[in-house]
Amino acid sequence: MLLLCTFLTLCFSAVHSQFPRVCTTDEALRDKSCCPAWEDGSPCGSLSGRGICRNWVTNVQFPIRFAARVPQYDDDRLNWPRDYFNRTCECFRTYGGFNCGDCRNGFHGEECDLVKTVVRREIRELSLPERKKFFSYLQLAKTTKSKDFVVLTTGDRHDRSTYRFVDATIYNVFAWIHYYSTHAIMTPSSFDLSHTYAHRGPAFPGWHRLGLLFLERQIQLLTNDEDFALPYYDWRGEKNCSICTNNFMGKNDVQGNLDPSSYFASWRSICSSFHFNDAYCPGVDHENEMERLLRRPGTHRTIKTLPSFKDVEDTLKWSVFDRSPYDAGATRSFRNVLEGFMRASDGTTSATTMHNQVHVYIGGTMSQVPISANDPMFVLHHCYIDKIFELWITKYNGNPTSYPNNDQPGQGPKECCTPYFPCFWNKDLLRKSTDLGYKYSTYQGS
Ligand code: KOJ
Ligand code: ZN
Repeated sequence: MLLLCTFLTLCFSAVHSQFPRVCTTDEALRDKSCCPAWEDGSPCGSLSGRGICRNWVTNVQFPIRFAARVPQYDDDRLNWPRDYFNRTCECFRTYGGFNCGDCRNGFHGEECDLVKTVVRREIRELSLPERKKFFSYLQLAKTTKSKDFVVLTTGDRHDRSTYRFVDATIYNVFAWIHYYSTHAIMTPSSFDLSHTYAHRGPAFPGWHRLGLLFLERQIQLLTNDEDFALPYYDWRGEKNCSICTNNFMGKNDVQGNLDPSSYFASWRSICSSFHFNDAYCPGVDHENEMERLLRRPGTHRTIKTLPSFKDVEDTLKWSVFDRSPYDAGATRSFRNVLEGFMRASDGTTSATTMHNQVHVYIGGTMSQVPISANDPMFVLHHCYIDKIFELWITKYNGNPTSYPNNDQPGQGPKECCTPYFPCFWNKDLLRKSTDLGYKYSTYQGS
């Protein structure tokens, strides 16, 4: 019974992400310990029974995978979060967060005893005041420094003395998380661009689910609005991007620049120098010099349409969550069709479909993997991808046991989803969204 409780409390913790500011002091990094004191002064609120400081090294066998198989890998994100911390908080019952000071997803209140389920709606289902509120919340998240989190930037990734933790705004922490998980995997002499921690494998849907939960929770805390839910963009069968207007996400000129009077015209991408494989997010301190968002919907040379109603229906016909080799070449795999590497109708023909098709169709910032999350279109698009994931879970009674063993770095069922904090096992994201405190409206199309 005790074991089961330990397991449940670990896997349902509220999502917080790297790196908790209080865990990036010289002392915390030297001790590899991230067990901050809660209000009662005790680490992880242990005196109040909220959680305990847990020693990963003695309690958990880290999976033997990638780095062990291919010993030349020297990447700080492998075996997450072991390169940084081997002591972290484990929160009991409905408590959550890096210091057990928050509640796990789906609970709120001082004592985390109030249940809640927020409803994510299609952006066109929101009333005008609701939509304006959403845009003002995003603007606030884009401009408010995160008090709880900092992001990692480096000079030379091979030289740990060049690693620095710096301030970022709440939205930029979100964009950084995606950047960090998709950056090339490092060896002492080269970079492996064929693997990422967030894509091309079974972790893809759950990884993005956690990212959205992170942003949603941060906005709830920032605005004191516990009912806030991210909206989605149901793009099925759209002749063009109908929300790419100034009333919604903004229109663009032929160069891809957003219209000056649209909501996100002033936004700049962080980590836009993504092509420097040997550094993390150089220039993060100089956001004012970074490029603005770019969008060119419908102008790609070959991808001229958004996925159809039938594409989504066909995607949901694949009953097996994922299949060997668990990468972009997997056939008859729901995950790989949803991610968009195989045609939905046959599951075996390589093509740019579904999730990938929408990224490429929107173009500009959205079509460049490491920086795509800088465009809030990413949020609306991934919420709809998550809704399709949820429809699959409901249809096939998907649960953590549907998540396969596999060899993709960081994507094993019992590996921590990189770089979230505290640890969420990849397989534990494959469960009903109501277990995580949210659900989707039943929008049938415009
Ligand atoms: C951006 C992404 C992604 C895929 C593409 C296109 O973030 O996952 O662009 O392939
Ligand atoms: Zn992604």
